Amino acid sequence: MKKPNYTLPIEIEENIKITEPLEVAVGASAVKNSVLSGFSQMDWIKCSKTLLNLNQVKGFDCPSCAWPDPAPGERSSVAEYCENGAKAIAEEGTKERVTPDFFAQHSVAEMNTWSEYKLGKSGRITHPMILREGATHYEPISWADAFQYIGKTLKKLKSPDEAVFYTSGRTGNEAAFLYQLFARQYGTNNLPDCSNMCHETTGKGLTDTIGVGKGTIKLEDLYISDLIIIMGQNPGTNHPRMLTALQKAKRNGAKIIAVNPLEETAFKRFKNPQEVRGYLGTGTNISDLFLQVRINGDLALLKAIMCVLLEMEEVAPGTVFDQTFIKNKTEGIDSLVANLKKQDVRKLSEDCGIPMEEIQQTAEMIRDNKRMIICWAMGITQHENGVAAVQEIVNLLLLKGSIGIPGAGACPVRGHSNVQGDRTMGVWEKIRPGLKKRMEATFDFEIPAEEGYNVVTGIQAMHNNKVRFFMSMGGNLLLAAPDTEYTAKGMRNCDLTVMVSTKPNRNHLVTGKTAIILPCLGRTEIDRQATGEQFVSVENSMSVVHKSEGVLEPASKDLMSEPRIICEMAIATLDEKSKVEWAKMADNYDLIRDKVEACVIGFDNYNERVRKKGGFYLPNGPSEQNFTTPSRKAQFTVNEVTTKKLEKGEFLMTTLRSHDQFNTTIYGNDDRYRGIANGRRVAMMNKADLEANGLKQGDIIDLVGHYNGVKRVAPHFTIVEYKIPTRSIATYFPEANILVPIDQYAKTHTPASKSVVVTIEKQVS
Ligand SMILES: Nc1nc2c(c(=O)[nH]1)N[C@H]1C(S)=C(S)[C@@H](COP(=O)(O)OP(=O)(O)OC[C@H]3O[C@@H](n4cnc5c(=O)[nH]c(N)nc54)[C@H](O)[C@@H]3O)O[C@H]1N2
Ligand SMILES: Nc1nc2c(c(=O)[nH]1)N[C@H]1C(S)=C(S)[C@@H](COP(=O)(O)OP(=O)(O)OC[C@H]3O[C@@H](n4cnc5c(=O)[nH]c(N)nc54)[C@H](O)[C@@H]3O)O[C@H]1N2
Ligand SMILES: [Mo]
Repeated sequence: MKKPNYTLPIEIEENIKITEPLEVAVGASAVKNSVLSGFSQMDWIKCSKTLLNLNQVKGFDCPSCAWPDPAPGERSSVAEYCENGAKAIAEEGTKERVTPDFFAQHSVAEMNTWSEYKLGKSGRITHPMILREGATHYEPISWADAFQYIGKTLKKLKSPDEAVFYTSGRTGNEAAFLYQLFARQYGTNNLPDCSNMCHETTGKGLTDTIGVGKGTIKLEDLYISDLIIIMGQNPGTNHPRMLTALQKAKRNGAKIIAVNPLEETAFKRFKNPQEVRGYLGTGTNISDLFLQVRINGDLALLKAIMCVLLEMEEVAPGTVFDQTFIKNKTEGIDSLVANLKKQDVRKLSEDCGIPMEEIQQTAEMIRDNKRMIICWAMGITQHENGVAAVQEIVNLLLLKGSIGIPGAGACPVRGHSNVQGDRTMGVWEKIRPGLKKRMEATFDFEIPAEEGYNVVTGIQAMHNNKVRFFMSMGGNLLLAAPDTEYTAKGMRNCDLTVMVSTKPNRNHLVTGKTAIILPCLGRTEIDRQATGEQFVSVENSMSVVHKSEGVLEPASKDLMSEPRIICEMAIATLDEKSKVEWAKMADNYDLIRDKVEACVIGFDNYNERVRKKGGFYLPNGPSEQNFTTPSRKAQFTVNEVTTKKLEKGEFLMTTLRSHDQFNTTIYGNDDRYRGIANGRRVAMMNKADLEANGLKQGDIIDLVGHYNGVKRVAPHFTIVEYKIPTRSIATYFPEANILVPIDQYAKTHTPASKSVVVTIEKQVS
């Protein structure tokens, strides 16, 4: 096997085991798995204490996904969590420790040969550490010295724009608010975040059409909906608690349509482990119709469906579209209709790979149901035409008037547990004008007007030597970002990289000339400050803000909370320039929330309301049909269908999460539902493609990208024969990120990590 000098260690997994994908999601085996993952890593008392407090009114918010909790009275009192939430908790609550001794024993070069799995399993980091220029090992540094070092470096930069402050979406509201305030007082809007790579296209698509970049439904709307369409999302793995809501919807008579190139197990059957009949019975069938769309075929599919609906409406006006809603609440219907009339539906059907009969069937289901919810995630957002696809979803909802009424609306399903809250708090390379004005007035300073770097432009700037300082509030940008080798060079160009983390990851090993790790408290842990125990708050995917309070003793007495880390850094960097009471806020998070209330709309009486059971909803005009666009009308949009043309030998590759990972944290090497075990370097391919190319399951191939004339090679992937559309390949993130071009993205700069054109080269053994 070729062994290029890659940043990622390439494990040769010769023992990949392949079985049929599973037919039932969750059920008893998931209960067994969550208990096992808890017990194997944590001690017994700790494990039960943690799981009992997860997502309860008085406990902490699950650090896994952003799916909302049921109303306080409806929560299961013993198990309001899922298998993957339990794994996330077990990762954080692990007994293993990464101490200064550990770092003395293992050089950076040695750790760089370990897999992500092994790195993550080494445990919780216990002390602040520094990798000095030219050193082979990390060594301990005191908190005070670390802050001095950071402050000195920042003060020396020629311009504040030579610093980049990244955020991952686990950070609570209080830390997020302080972090963006600190970056902006320091003088830059360089605040890229994981959202840039995630739902940024959703934010843009929704803001331009309905006025708010967030979903419009509440959890309860799912229960009473007639039709739920799930596009480009794998809830069984990434939002398992959503299956409970879908089951409830089905029992109330809803129909469910799944749109996905892979028939994920979640769409087949679901056994609810929190019910006796779920534990023992055969389970609930989830989807009524599965549309096996081609990768990136969603735009064509949505358009085809709307063309058929338009024909039906013309035959019987007023029976399909909500003409009153369209007339009173929207703009742009004429252009949309004109555009639909120009389409060749058969061509659209070919483009998306869905036969006309299924398009017809879908249109009939939509015609007959007004209470329709469309859910979507990364299968829609991570394409060059991601914004357009989101806007086509909006078009469909608007045609039916299916927005802002009970049981209907837009449901982008968020990723990280507080990614939505971080944005509400102002973590963004842009800044909402109202927030800017209020922050300037509250803290008496001027925020730069220019937009800062997002993930892509930030990495490009690092790569081109325009950035000297990179800081990461959580996350693992090196592996999450596209073009791993390009990003690695960018990291190495910096003078100083600072990571606030809980566990070791690759970005601690591919660093600037000097690197600092600041180990922080996790969600599950008790946060004690001078005024007593503190809690933080988070916002879920459906705009509910609620508190999260840790219950466990911290993994080490030398950990610091994220809010305190930011305050100490601000004190060491900003001197008397800043009129913010950093020290007081670090002692008492109520003071942070008072300032949030002063700056961010919707947070009146924050401190009082966040203490109420279940928290509070943020205002959302579109959820009551008050569209907050400049004209106060929802906007129909016209989006051209842009289908990727594949040349001979080319395939379209999408990158997915397995059942055993949280983004770049690898819990294990199995993907239980898809029937793949013992390895992650797999390329899922269609049988016909294998036959046409003289390949078979088990063969080893290299995947090669050629975007813009640059050759990118990801070596050594094992072929898995899988029911996926022809000319498609599915691989796992982050192993395949090396192939995602840094310069191929949506108009929001969201990397197109779900549509990468590749060719394959068979390895000669
Ligand atoms: N356990 C666990 N939970 C998680 C995460 C995790 O890694 N592990 N990550 C969190 C984060 S940050 C996020 S953003 C979410 C992600 O949640 P998801 O969006 O569900 O995650 P993905 O695995 O990226 O892919 C989503 C689905 O899109 C499909 N897909 C791929 N390409 C296309 C396409 O072109 N069209 C359509 N229609 N479908 C397509 C894939 O087959 C897959 O089923 O989950 C969050 N929750
Ligand atoms: N090819 C491809 N690339 C993708 C995607 C894809 O689908 N395909 N998905 C994209 C998406 S949707 C996202 S959101 C990004 C994710 O990008 P990131 O958010 O940057 O990545 P994570 O893997 O979630 O971050 C994991 C690290 O966070 C740290 N951590 C964990 N808990 C805490 C905590 O409580 N506090 C702090 N400070 N640190 C903590 C740990 O050290 C851990 O190593 O990746 C993107 N990249
Ligand atoms: Mo995400």
